[in-house]
Amino acid sequence: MKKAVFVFMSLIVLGTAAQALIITTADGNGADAWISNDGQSSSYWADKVHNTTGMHVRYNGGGSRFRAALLRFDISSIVEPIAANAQLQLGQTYTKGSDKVIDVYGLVDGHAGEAWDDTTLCYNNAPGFVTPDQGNNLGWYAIDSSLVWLGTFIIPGTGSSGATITPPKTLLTDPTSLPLADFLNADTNGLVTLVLINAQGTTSNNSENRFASEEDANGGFPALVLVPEPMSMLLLGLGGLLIRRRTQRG
Ligand SMILES: [Ca+2]
Ligand SMILES: [Ca+2]
Repeated sequence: MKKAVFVFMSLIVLGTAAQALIITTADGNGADAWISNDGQSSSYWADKVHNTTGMHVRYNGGGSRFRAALLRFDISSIVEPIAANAQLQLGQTYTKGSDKVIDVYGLVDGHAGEAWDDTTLCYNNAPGFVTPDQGNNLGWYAIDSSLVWLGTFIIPGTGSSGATITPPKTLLTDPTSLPLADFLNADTNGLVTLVLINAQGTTSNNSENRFASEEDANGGFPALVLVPEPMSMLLLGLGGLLIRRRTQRG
């Protein structure tokens, strides 16, 4: 019996030891920045570089506001297949209005634009973004087929008036609505870029979301959270129970 308990406890410890691996945009060759193609002022035109924290992800349906965030993660250190429960973690720094649905796109592996530089990135040179039919600097956007839709996540709103959040509030995506593993596992060069677009924004829900970047003094950097499959954790637990039962019978 003592031996069985020991084995069971060892398995639990083993399971706990397989803790989450967190890769942020500050690690390795990671990067983060936001772009704009917006008519609010010349500060948000398509040629403006925004390598600042409080990355805007904003769209109000067309005609005045468009801002989107790009995140690059260096996953070259990962050798094991990434499990299906991979999540994106963000630090929310500003909210306005009600809940928002954010679309997440992945830049196709091997695209020349994977090497984008967050100190020079702007709408005009951002991989996957093209000049919309309406023209630039007017609050519209268009993307090409090098950005592949991966899924969505919901940003919780906090009411009508805008509110800064300090320190950044941790948000984790749901792997069922934003499955990342296939995209991450298809990577061949150790770099993956995710693009956040508030595609469903409307004029009445003014789409104001901001997220911490690697430049944020309070942390909350964008991160990939890679944790063991729930199934393998479950099997570990079941294995422990089986050993225990057998020993009890014997
Ligand atoms: Ca940055
Ligand atoms: Ca890649």
